[in-house]
Amino acid sequence: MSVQRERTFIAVKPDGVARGLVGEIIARFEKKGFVVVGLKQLTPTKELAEAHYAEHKERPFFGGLVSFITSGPVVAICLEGKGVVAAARLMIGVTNPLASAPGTIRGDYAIDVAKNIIHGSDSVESSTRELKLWFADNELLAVATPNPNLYE
Ligand code: 3AN
Repeated sequence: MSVQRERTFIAVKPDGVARGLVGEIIARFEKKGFVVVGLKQLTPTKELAEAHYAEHKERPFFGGLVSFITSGPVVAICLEGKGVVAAARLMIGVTNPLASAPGTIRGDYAIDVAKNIIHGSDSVESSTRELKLWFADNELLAVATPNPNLYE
């Protein structure tokens, strides 16, 4: 698969949706040049939330995290583009919004670690796993046309 077809999973969490930040967040990724190849809104089931956050199962905040992410609508997004997994993480900022640089999504719009408005896959392996959990194959564009003005 071409490097321009790397994909990542992004979720605008219930706090981001409730605060009306969906359009702003998608706009940032689109302006960067990444292509939205999957997009839907859903309130995740407990099963989906627990599978998504399985690596945090033993952490003290796991229960709260699962109840938070299932508390309301989430906007699930699949983005495509060269280096999108790492680039989206840079654009999102670090886990603690207060430590995230201004200019990042969490740095500009969030304060609390438990309400940090957005999730982005932390590796290509995670993105593959997460995209399988959140999207059926036919919900993702099979072929997206990269903007020729963006790539060498
Ligand atoms: P990130 O989303 O930055 O990759 P992870 O994977 O370490 O962060 O944690 C997943 C999610 O768990 C975070 N986005 C945050 O919502 C929540 N979380 C992480 N650490 C804490 C904590 N100490 N207290 C409450 N929630 C936390």
